[in-house]
Amino acid sequence: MPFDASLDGHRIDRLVHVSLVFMIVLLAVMIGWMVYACLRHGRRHAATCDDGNSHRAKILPLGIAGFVLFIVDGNLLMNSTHDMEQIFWNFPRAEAHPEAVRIEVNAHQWAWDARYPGADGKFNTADDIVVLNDLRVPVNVPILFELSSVDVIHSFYLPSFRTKIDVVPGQLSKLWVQAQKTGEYEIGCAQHCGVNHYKMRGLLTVLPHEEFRDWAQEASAQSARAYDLADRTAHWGWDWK
Ligand SMILES: [Cu+2]
Repeated sequence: MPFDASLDGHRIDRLVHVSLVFMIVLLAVMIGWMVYACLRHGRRHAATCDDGNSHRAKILPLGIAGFVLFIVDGNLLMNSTHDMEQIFWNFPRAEAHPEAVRIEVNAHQWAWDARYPGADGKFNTADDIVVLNDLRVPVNVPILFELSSVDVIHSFYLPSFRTKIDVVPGQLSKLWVQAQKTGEYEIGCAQHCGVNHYKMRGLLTVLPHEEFRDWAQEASAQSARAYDLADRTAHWGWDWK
């Protein structure tokens, strides 16, 4: 898997790794069982016929399957439910951070438009930072996304943050992440969204705080210079929900 730059991506990796260990154990048990059967049932061992209708022939496989389901899938269910409730869908905790960064993303065939509120903290004003496929965020603070689409279903995918969310026309999707390593990380689209789907790539650059602040000031000033109140297509943002 790609490098994990996020605070909570290790939770996903842990579940993948634990499931992998379970699968290796199950594979070893099954191979051992087959080897045992091959060695035990030779010429000197008389074969017996079992039509599979006995009580034991039903209870044993059901019991084993139930046990495997309970341990392997139960572990996934318990841990993923906990992680979602406490971390990945815990938006109030992310929003409570005083420096949390809010970004609106508008997906379209085949690019990501993104809008930051600028210094006034309000969307759809002249100081908004508006970028295309080139998002920058500060390290070690929560980054909150609200996402929508103008045409088809896309999926905002951050492999180095172990997260993705479908972006659906006519509705808002929410996502939050926190980077703990600076660097450049890929944004992908994880829903096949048309002939140029493969080109729908963006870059999420995680910067130290001062660098992000300088970039935001410069980008906001540039956006303000290009701001045109009469250009309705440029004002695609919405009030933060
Ligand atoms: Cu797409």
